[in-house]
Amino acid sequence: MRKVIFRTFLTAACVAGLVATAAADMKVNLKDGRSIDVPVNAEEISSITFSQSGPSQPGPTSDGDITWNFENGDLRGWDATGDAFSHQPTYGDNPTARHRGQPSKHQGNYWIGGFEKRPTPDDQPGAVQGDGPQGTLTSQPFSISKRSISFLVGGGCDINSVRVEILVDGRVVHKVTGKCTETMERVRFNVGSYMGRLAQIRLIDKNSGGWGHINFDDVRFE
Ligand SMILES: [Ca+2]
Ligand SMILES: [Ca+2]
Repeated sequence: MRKVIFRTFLTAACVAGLVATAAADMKVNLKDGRSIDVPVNAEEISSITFSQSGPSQPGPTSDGDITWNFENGDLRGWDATGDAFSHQPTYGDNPTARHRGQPSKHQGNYWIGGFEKRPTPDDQPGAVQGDGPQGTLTSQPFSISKRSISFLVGGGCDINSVRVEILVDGRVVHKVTGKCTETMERVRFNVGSYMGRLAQIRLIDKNSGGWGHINFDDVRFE
């Protein structure tokens, strides 16, 4: 089984808290209900390293380093180039707010709406940035630990200029575009043959013409 090592350095505040409670052994509580007492001398600790067997768990929520559903209203864990994603994520069903007749069908409150420009609930409902801006939005690398990756995609339908890509070790292994409707649909890709490899998801917008944008939300690992 692949072994994932990650290291957490204690902040000064955490060290202070540990010192204050380290009169007895440190107790580690396991999911199966067992507890393990670990003898420690708090005064000798400079950092604590966790070693965890098994796959990492990049989840469908925004609890980790990368937001997969944008529900914090920001792009944490994603790197943007250009200006196509400068006002993202967008809030609410903005296409319906502008009477587009194509509901976004996003998850939660926030999503990537390449045509939209309503980054917060306080911004004008229905405001748009249009198709002009171009750019990319690329997730930080994550380890593939599930057999499939799925997400919502919508927007333009020219895969040569607007699309979502799954990269493994920097190489595109899957790509998909929308259907020239703002309404998103879930698409699913089998990545079972890449278990343990480093992946990224990348949104591409290199189109300033009609339907020159991509919609995206709610990445799930199953
Ligand atoms: Ca969302
Ligand atoms: Ca564009």
